[in-house]
Amino acid sequence: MISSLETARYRREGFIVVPDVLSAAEISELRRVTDEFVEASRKVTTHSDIFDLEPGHSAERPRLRRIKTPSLHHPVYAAMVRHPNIVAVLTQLWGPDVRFDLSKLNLKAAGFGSPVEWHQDWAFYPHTNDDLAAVGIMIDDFTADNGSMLVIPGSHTGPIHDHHAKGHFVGGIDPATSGIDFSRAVMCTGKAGSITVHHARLIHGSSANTSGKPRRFLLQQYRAADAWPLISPPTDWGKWESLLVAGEETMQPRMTAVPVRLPYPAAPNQGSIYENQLDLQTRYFRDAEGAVR
Ligand SMILES: O=C(O)CCC(=O)C(=O)O
Repeated sequence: MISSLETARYRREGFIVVPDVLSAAEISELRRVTDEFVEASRKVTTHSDIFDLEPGHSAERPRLRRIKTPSLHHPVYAAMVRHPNIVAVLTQLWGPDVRFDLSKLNLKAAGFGSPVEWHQDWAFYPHTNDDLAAVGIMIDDFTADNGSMLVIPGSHTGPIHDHHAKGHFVGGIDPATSGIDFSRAVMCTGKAGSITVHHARLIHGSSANTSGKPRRFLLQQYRAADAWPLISPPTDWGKWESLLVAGEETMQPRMTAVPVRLPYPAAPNQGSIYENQLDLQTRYFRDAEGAVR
């Protein structure tokens, strides 16, 4: 599915964008089902186990920010977890044994859509080795103005930055004090049906959607089967094994010299990264009205 050049690029830069991974029919199904969830969100007024809502959400103007763990809520999303093209990319990067973690669908409605402040996924879930990545399925075309994901190339080999403020985890990096050169950021654009693959240690974030078109991003987290979670290890062995999407189970986690910071004390605002980041002291991205809140 990807060339050895792409594999080398992933290792060097910590991310790749792969075009034409999903067919037009699959994208159309994902859009249809996602529209159904947006419709269903009209009935809720607060965040739930499934819906994370934008500020200003209402029955008349539903503003859904995230569908939580979509693979547990609809077979069309569940099928994406084991999509053969996606699994092929991951086995090319890591070898035969790959385990799914969880998925989330971030929606940025036209002219709206909350930014996601800079962070490293690894700060949320360190493991014994860092063969971990998120695959992002572009359900819409990702363009320069609709809040496409920004990444700092090569940052997956650097330090794990502080994701704390006010004495607790906030799931975001303070742009004022981090020393990161954000002018190096690269935007992951592409046609619907493309995927991004970004390393769990890669610094990334995204701005609001200021365009007239939606941006819907189905993110699926994976890890090499021998990466053992340092946070929330499995309590149900059968469930753990059922997350394998390729290869064999192992009783021997692979330990490597990875930098770790623990996400404790836990963020007081739970439920999603948007909620966690509410306590971030300084923000980098402007919202759709142009304000840095
Ligand atoms: O939706 C995006 O642009 C990025 C989201 C992200 O990094 C996350 O949800 O962890």
